[in-house]
Amino acid sequence: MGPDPAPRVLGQPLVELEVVESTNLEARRLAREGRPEGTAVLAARQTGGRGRLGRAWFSPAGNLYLSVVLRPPLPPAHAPQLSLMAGVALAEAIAALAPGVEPRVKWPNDVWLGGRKVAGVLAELETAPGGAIDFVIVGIGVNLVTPVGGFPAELREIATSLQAETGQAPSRDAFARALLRVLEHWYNTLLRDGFEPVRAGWEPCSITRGLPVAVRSAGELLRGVEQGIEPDGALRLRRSDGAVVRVLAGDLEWQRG
Ligand code: BT5
Repeated sequence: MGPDPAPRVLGQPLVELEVVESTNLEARRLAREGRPEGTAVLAARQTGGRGRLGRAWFSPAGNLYLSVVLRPPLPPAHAPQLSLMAGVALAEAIAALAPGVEPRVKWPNDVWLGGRKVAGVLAELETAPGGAIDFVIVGIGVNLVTPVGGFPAELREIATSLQAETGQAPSRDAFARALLRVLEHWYNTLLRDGFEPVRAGWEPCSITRGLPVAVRSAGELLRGVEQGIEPDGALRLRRSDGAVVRVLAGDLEWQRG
């Protein structure tokens, strides 16, 4: 990341809480009150951490739970680009703070380390009465310190933390500060230059690049070889019959290792 002359906006103000149901819900509450872009909520733990589609996010003390209010001047159809942008920023922040690791992004919103999920992004959009974006809450969870044995049984095979991968983890505050900086850089890049630089940053980091994958999307199972992302953020799959299909949302699975 090069020097960024823009004034710092993300994390101004930063609301720090000991415990909260979900930083995304708290940030949404603040956004609905009219708080400005950049308002962020950082919690030490969550009692009802959320993933996509009503799933839960395991949120014990010691890890990072951060949500940022964005008010992007973008059409609502571009909202998926924000969660891909956050994934690129997250991978970059992890690489900067945990030297030696090679973070990978997994479409649409995960970051993986050493074959396991270390972080996730939950972007939630709210539109104004005319249909334009009112705000987007970008929520980020990063496992900093949880040992593999500290995850619930159903996550033990699939989750990891920076501490488990590298033997050490940055403090929550240091990670949050660095992440907000990198996130702001990528957000400004997206607004100024469009999605192309984000796409170019995302594709080489993709854990499934060139691999056969299956995507569950709106009740359908789509199979194909991952061929990167489209200019609008849709995942590009080449089916065995040669046809190229686009997927805008869904859950991606692939044969690991
Ligand atoms: C996500 O959902 O990966 C988005 C997670 C976003 C969490 C942040 S924390 C701050 C903010 N406030 C919130 O309430 N949420 C955001 P999804 O792709 O649906 O993945 C959820 C799945 O990941 C679960 O069903 C589990 O299989 C797995 N999982 C749950 N907790 C995990 C953890 N701590 N580490 C790794 N995997 C986890």
